[in-house]
Amino acid sequence: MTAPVRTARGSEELIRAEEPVLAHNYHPLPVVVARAEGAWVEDVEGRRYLDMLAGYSALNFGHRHPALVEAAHRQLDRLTLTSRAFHNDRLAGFAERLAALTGTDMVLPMNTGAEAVESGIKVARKWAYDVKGVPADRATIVVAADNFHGRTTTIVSFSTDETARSGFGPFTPGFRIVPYNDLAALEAAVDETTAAVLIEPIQGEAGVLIPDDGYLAGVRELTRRKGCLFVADEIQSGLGRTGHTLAVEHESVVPDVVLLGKALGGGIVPVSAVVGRRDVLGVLHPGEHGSTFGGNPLAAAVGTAVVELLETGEFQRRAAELGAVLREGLAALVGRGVVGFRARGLWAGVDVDPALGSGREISERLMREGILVKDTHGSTIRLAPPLTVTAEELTGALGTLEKVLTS
Ligand code: IF1
Repeated sequence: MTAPVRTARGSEELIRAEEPVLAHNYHPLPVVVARAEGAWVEDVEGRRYLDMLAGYSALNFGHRHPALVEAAHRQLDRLTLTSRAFHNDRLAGFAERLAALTGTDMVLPMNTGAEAVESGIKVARKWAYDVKGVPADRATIVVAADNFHGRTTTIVSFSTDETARSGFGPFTPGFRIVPYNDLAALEAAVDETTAAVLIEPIQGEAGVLIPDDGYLAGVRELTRRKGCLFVADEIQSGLGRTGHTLAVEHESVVPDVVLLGKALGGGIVPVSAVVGRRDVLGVLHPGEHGSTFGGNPLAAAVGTAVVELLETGEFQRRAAELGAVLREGLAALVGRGVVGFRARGLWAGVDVDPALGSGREISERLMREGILVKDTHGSTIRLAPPLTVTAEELTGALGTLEKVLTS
């Protein structure tokens, strides 16, 4: 008896098939993506959508950027993994190019953003004990309320989002939480036990919250004066998103340590890194930290190709120039369904009038019009297209947003 010909399952059938077998830690929009290129994705039935989420800024160079896919293909045919028990011929180049791009001395290659955050926390604590002289196990790290730095138990230990935190205790001690964008509160929280201040230059998940001009410079001055590290989490804000290589450049601020991820892997492989001064990252000695995949040759090859794209300045320029189109388009919608927005580069948090629906409902309406976005909290949606988006595509997306909000 010949096996029944299995017709390819459609979107609805695939969504149904996930339910019994896939953990329910997400509530995705009802769209099943099957292929993508540039700023466009296509679902199983062939419907096309403009991707205005870009993997939460992991797809800054669009889906399957040719130079990145080529680098991955070339490396796949040579070598993909050695572990760090041995050297590989891609890692030195990646570290050199990434350090040069970010103006730092040293690179600690990891894989996911959370691993970069965890590694940054460990390096800051070890620097506090070995260099600053904080008594053993007494180091504190100051973070901002409404932060998002990932999902590990240590990271959710200092989250102020009950949904991210509750049910996962007991929690890691040694963190102090102060309001974001409040230098006085930060001043009061930093003392002789403080290893670092860890903040996002712009708070992404909180709704693209942009601090007052001067806040980042104030954090830099305060941490330098008090002798602790300024650790900037640029995992979402970095690598071109805000019109700069790093978002902190908006205030010409140089942190001691920068955390990178998401777009560093070009939307192809997970690549993250902790980059910073040698006197900070130099506190790590053989055997004290590691990762099976950190710095693997495939990641290093793709990461190097990503750095090469950023060295041209083209994506930073596009984000800055098209950011003006985005901001003007959103400003025109204030009072017409939009009650407020924050935008820098090609990144915006848009507060929709709750009377028009929740962020989720607006996202679903936009999806039916061929635009993919994701809500953050309440009625705020986040816009973060690939930096390869064209002005026409962006203007079209804003027109669709206007249609959804005013119809
Ligand atoms: C998801 C949003 C959430 C991050 C910053 C570290 C990480 C992230 C500033 C951890 C990750 C992702 C996680 C992703 C959705 C997205 C996200 F803020 F971008 F919208 F969740 F809040 N620092 N942010 O934004 O990096 O370990 O995920 O590689 O679905 O959880 P990761």
